[in-house]
Amino acid sequence: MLDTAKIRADFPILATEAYPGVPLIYLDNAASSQKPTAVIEAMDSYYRNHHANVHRGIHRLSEVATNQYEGAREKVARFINAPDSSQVIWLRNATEGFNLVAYTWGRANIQAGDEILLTEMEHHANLVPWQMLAEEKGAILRFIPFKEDSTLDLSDLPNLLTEKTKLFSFTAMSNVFGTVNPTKELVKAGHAVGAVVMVDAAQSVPHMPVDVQDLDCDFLAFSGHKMLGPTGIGVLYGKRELLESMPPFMAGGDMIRRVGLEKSTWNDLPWKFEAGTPSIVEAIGLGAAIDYLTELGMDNIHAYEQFITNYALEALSEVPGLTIYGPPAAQKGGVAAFTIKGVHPHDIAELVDKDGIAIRAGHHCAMPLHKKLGIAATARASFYVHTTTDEVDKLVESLNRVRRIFRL
Ligand code: 7TS
Repeated sequence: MLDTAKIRADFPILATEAYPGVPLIYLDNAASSQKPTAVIEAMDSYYRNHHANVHRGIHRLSEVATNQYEGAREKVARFINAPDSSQVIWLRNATEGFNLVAYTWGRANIQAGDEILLTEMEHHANLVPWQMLAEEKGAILRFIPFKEDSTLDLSDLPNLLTEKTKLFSFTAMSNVFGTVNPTKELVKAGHAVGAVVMVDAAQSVPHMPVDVQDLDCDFLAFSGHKMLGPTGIGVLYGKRELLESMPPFMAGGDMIRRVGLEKSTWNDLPWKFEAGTPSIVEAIGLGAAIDYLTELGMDNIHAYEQFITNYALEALSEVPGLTIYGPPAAQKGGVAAFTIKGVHPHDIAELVDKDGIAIRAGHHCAMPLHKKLGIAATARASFYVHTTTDEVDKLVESLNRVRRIFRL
């Protein structure tokens, strides 16, 4: 079990108040996580002592900055067990990962009539880039539906995933249901028909051990800000042959080998995909976040989140009129999306906020999922390493207050 009291002391923001006399209870970790002192200090120290542009200068500061920046890439590679750090491409966020693959691999490989397979529970980041690609190329989008229990309906998979499928991209964990999908099996099924398989790991890498070699996925994307790191840094992992075969995404400095007035050649991996001055301090901050998560242990984090999610699902189910969306705790990550009959989710979020509780309300960038459920929005509480049972109890108390206000 994680020592939440000790962990909480590492997060300065958790000691603050949402309103005077009202302590902050932060339950919006799926949208973005808070930052421990170790991350804040790594970034502060870098700016105070070491900043220079990377890969350019031969002066000492530039060398130190480059070592820290590339050292963070090594940490990411070890964290997801990438065969080599040159397969870890720095981007701004997970969203950029899908766009990069859609623009480069997609535009070079997808043709009219080809099929792209997604699921009905995708975040817009893993939907809209493929819609744009399909429209441009005349390709066809297909979707694995989800069942009433919020897990994927794989019964029709042999008809959905065929030789026509050139790309199969799906989330390892739904940001609304919390459903943890059978990623390894799905990658294998994709490869069996010759498809390239991409995994949306925005909600899995922060919360459970992820091993890209074990999964055998072709591409995998995630964001630093959901895993205790800063905003402005994300990662695309890719298999070497694929990354090497792809044209660059953005063009400019750093991504070139030689530039002539008429023509240029490209740098080696990973820099071929990293045009311009990168997010240096953000990469270093993410490296510090990975150190912090590794120290806690990703297995321990996953086990703790299952405990707290199970506790939350039981506690929430006691609130009259409350419906929880998603599978049981054993099949899901630390997310609880819910509605209360007779109260709009935005009203729920606004009222619990007065008790200092930060939750999200809306479609959570998964409009098609909500449309299928026949609702416009849900309220969502999402947990992390510092969430306590006491905080969950306070959420339940606050929701009962909401019911009283609405005279339910
Ligand atoms: N994929 C999933 C599964 C996500 O949950 C998110 C962000 C993204 C991709 C995109 O991440 P970004 O860092 O590039 O924006 N999800 C959420 C959320 O659930 N609430 O706010 C952002």
